[in-house]
This record gives sequence, C-alpha cells and structure tokens, in this order.
Amino acid sequence: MGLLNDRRDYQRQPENEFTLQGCQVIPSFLDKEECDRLIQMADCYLRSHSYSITGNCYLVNRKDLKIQAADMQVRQIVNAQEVDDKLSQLFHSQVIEELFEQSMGEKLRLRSITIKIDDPDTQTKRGFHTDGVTPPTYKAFIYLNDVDDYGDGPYTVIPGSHRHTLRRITNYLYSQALAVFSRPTTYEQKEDIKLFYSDQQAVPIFAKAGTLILSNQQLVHKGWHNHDRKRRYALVCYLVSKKHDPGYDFNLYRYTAITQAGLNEEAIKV
Ligand SMILES: O=C(O)CCC(=O)C(=O)O
Ligand SMILES: [Fe+2]
Repeated sequence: MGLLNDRRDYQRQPENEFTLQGCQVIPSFLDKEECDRLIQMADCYLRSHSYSITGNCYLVNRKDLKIQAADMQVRQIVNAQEVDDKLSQLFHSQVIEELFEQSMGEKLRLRSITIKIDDPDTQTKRGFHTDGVTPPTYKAFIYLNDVDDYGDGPYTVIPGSHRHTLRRITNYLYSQALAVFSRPTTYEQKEDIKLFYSDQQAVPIFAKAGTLILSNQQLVHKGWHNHDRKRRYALVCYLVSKKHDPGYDFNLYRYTAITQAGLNEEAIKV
C-alpha cells in the first residue's frame, strides 16, 4: 500500500522542521509592493464565471464545479506564470524547488503557480483533508495580504500528521465504507479526514503578506472554516516529487469547468 511506502520514505529523510512538522513558515519571501502588484493583477482577471484567459491560463470559479459542494467562494487563476513576467521568472528560477530540496534531500518539480482568491465563507469551507491519499504532493503558499485573525481564513494544519500512517489508513477505510453506504457527496470524499483530529490540535498559520509556507499536502489541513472578515489572496504553487511526477500539463479543474460550467474561451487583455 502506497501509504506504507510513503512512511518508509519519510523515515529515510533527514530530520528537520519541514520533514518532521510537514510544514515550514518563511517570512518576507515577497515584499509588500510585489504582493500589492499581484493582488492588482489578480483583480483584473477576476470574473464571476470560469473562463480561459490565454493559453493554459484560466480562471476557475469553484461555484461552477457542480461535482463539488465545498469551497464555493474560491476562485483560482491557474498557471498564472503564463500571464505575468515576474511570476514566470519565479516559476523558472528553481528557488521554490530548492527550498523544499534543502529540507527533504529530494528533487521536486514545480508544476504551476496559481493565484487563489478566497472570499469570506462560513458555510461551505471544506473540512480537514489531505490532497490525494498517496503519493504525497507539495504546495508553497504565499500570502499576498496579512492573515492576522481567524476571520482572515488562515491555512490551518495538524503538525506532524503526514507521518500518522495508521490514523490516515483508518480514515481512508472509514471514507471508503461511508461511500459504500451513502452516495458520495463529492468526488474528494476519500481524502476527507473525519476521525481523530479536531480544531483543538490544529495550528492556524497567521502571518504577514509575503510569507511563504512550505507544506506537505499529506498533512491533515484545511482553510479555517470561520472565514468571516476579509478576502484572502494567496499564491499557491503546486509541486510533485520527481519520482512520482505524472509529467503532463497542469490543468486542475479545467475540463471539469469546461464540461460542467461551459468554460468560456473568451480572451481578455489587461
Ligand atoms: O487555502 C487554504 O488555506 C487551504 C486550501 C487547501 O486545502 C489546499 O490548498 O490544499
Ligand atoms: Fe487541501
């Protein structure tokens, strides 16, 4: 089973903050001016419907994804490195991959830089989950505005939980059983973590604009559910370990958005 292989891989890694906790916070990765510029850029592309921006860059409005009942206030500009020179430089610079590699001793590939826009939501936020079951994937979150309060919707993690193999397997079996007895409500149900973890153990990551968070997505995590204060802008960079690299273009939700919502191939200029 993949989760047991992942456990063996974790045991071989050097021991440091990132490999033991599953995440690491690096302040002041971007300066405030650059964060503000990216927010302005994102605002230019925001629409209330999913659409193709240009090439492989597109906006997904989660509301359009009929297969998903969670995160209805989330919009995401996917492959934003294709429409911005500075993001393109960051994408090709290897800087983010190297930060992970220094801790893990393993080569990763950056697949996409996205800009995620989370409007306040106290109703439909997805609960604790992992991104996929196995193999692990990785994300780098960069807050573009200050996240000072629960109401700002902090990224929230259970430190060290990527190494809780038994608890992960039990959750997986539980979700499988639930899916047998009830029609799955979302296609991601198997990644939902319903057992063993609560908000008491969770660590919300409060940090200033420009902070980078390196994260192993086998960590049990969520965006804080009581996001009731202000819109949150973040860069979310998607990475995969080279040994598990599927190799194809990054097209998160693209085809779902096309078929389910009728992705509008309108091209716009900023
Ligand atoms: O945006 C967040 O704080 C977390 C969202 C999430 O679950 C993810 O990006 O994997
Ligand atoms: Fe997630």
